[in-house]
Amino acid sequence: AAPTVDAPRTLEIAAIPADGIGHDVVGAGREVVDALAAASGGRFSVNWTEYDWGSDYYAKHGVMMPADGREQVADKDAIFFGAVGWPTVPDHVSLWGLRLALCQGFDQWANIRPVQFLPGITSPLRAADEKDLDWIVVRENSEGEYSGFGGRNFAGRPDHQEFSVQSAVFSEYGSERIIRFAFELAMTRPRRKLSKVTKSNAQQHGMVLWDDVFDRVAADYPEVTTESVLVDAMAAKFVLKPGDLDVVVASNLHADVLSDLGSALAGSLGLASSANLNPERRFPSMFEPVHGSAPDIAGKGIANPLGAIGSAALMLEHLGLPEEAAAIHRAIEETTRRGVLTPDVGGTATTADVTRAVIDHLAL
Ligand code: GGG
Repeated sequence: AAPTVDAPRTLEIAAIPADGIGHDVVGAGREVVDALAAASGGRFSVNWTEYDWGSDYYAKHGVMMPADGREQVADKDAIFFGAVGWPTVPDHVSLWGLRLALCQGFDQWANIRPVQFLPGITSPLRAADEKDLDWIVVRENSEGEYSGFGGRNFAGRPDHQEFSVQSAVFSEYGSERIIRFAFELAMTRPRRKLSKVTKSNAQQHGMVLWDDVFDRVAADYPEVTTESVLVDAMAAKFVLKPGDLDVVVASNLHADVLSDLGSALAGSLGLASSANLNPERRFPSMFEPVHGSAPDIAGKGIANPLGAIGSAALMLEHLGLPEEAAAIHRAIEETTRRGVLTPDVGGTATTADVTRAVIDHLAL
């Protein structure tokens, strides 16, 4: 549980916009948090430190962040991140050099990706399912298919016999902690339902261990209704039986894909928020929109800031400010209900218009 803030407190936050629209949306999130701090009657304030790490930094220094980058932000209360990826840097270099270096280096093993269906936003699922939808995808964020083990051999052989190995690591420890986290989360929600995503019919080592751990942990939570769904069937279920879902726990790769599908089904990837948590609080956690850097719209002022603003709310909740987080969520709903929407969700508003509307609807 997050500690409750009793005394006025200054939050020390590292802001890392990184690439492309990361700059627009981190700026938007900061404006909303600053407006909330100003309205909080001194309950909290924020001291932002901005870092220029990312693909531009790479162009100058040959690395995405300095060698002591993690040390520079290790004592912050949280990291507010934008997006990584730019056409001038190979995607695996930018991702591993910054976002994954922070997530894995700070053992942010639980990636929480709520999928919220907001009023005023047309969703491909709304006509198909009358019920209010509210899913949370819980992503294993430290190992699995993104553990980074592997290599390439015979590079450049003229007979094209090069090969590569990319190993997925599923440890009992890593699987148990994320599965237990997902059960605990399911216990806090009215439906108490947890869907486990697997592919153990084909991946007969790692995913069978994942399934075994799930079954063992499930015995500790008899109040939670569970199901086990193959990842391909789960993709279909997201579309065809959306009312069946509540909390979904999946491996690093599976949850990465499914959470993008979920947010697209909610209307746009631009709406999706996320928290990369180090639940033990030994290291800072990191909050970021799910979307990438979107080079096609970078600098045009039309990026949807709601994913980042929602991530700022998750950050405040994590830092012991649940009322402030709820105020942001309500302001987001009021903004979309009134039709202040960026082009990705069918509107004509700019990033600045949406940010202003959220700030105007903040009420503590
Ligand atoms: N703000 C999220 C972001 O920048 N994502 C870029 C990306 O490619 N992420 C891959 C991943 O989530 O593992």
